[in-house]
Amino acid sequence: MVHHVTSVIDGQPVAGAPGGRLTNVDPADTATVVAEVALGDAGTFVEAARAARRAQPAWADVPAPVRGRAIAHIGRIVEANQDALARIVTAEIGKPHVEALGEVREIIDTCDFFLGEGRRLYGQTVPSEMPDKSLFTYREPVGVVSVITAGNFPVAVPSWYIVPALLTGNTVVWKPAEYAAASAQALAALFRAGGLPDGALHLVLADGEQTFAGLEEALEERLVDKVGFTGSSVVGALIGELTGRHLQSACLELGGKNPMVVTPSADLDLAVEGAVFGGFGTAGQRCTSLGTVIVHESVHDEFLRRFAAAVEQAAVGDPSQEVLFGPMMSQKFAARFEDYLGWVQPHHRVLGSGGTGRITGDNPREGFVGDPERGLFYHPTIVDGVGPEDQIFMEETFGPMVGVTSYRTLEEAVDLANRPGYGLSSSIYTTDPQDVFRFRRGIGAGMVSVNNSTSGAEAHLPFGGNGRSGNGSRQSGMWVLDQFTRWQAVNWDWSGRLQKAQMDVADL
Ligand code: UN1
Repeated sequence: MVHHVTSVIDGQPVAGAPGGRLTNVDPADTATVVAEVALGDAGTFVEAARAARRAQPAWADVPAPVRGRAIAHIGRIVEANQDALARIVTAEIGKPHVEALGEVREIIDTCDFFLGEGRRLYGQTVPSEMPDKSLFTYREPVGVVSVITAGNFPVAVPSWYIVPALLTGNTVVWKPAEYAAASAQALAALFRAGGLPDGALHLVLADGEQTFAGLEEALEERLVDKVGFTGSSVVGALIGELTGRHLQSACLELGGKNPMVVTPSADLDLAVEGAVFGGFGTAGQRCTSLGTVIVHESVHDEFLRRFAAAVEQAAVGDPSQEVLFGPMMSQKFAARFEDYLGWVQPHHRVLGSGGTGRITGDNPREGFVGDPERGLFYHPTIVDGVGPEDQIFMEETFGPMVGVTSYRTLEEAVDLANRPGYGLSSSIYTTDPQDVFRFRRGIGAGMVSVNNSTSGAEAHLPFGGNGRSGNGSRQSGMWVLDQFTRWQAVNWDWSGRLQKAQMDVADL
């Protein structure tokens, strides 16, 4: 089935394709068309922002517990449609079905968390320095939130922004990745089916250039109050600059070069499992994917032997089957990954029987499921001997490639782990509690896993990074409320006279 995707403003599909047309194919079978996408342009974005601005006051007037009920309803509707939604995700970006179902689960978990927040959204009462005076704080919606998201988690990650933004009384303009447009359209339709008013959520399909132009215009017209962005560090910096120029802020969720430290006391088989899932799950296309394993020199050879053997045995291929990973998401990501493969140096040791690069009939992989010629399938690659002088140690490669290096002291391991300057996720495998605390304190990452993989964060802990991974903002759980609300301070003097702060302070 071919999905016909358009922007949707005020519940109405936008006619025409001012930004051109796009065809999304199944990356596991590039002869199959999944979606025909009509793109909007900068004007479409601005129009959606105007519609969101118009609708916002009425949505904010809906009592928060009632907004919470809408979120509850959305969660149940997504749950009832989880298999269908996961199938669209698998067809459009090649994510294995079980992972796609897991991603849909994250939406349901997010709704479950925030439906209760509708009955909390606590403010505070604060003591005054003066008698007969009461101080309060209220959380106020920021207004219009523009959500701009990547396609590797085409439904879960957008929901991390959209659900709390709506719950707190904002309206949303969502610009998903064009290469995941059908997944986005399906999710937006489920949100609408949950009973949102038409003005609460608008969908804009547009390319990066038109989105930027539209966002700039919308910011100039003061139509956007907050941007939630998940994507590359380079684009994130541009978004941060643009919003900053207009005295608005962005919640930036960017790349990662996520390290995993394996200490001498680690359970090596457990560490190998974590490395296989973290490095090669989702074909390495998570922002939390494992970048480099930093393994103690005393266990380096044994770890590497077991890691290579486990990767060797893993099934790769058709994402509707039980595979470790499927194809790269799109031709663009495949091409970019091939560039990264070009960074492997002659002095590195590359492990893997079929070699590196694209899997084809001439370059087969044992355990491949399906027909390699039909899709964008890549060999899993392990590169041993990487270090800070190598680009593949310093940069996110966003594909099925994991670097390995060794260390002598934990200080050295922490230093290596911090070297790339990202700071999203990290992990340590050890049975020594001292290692855990020393690592946790030294690592610059927003998320630390102990004896678990770098990827796979639960949906109610703060999610986010530091350094090149973001501007320190956090998504998920109650922490995200600070992104989509602003505190209003109220002071109410019921003394019947003018009491001046700092000047009329009561003494004992
Ligand atoms: C991302 O790749 O942008 O922690 C998010 C994880 C997932 C989310 C990844 N729950 O790996």
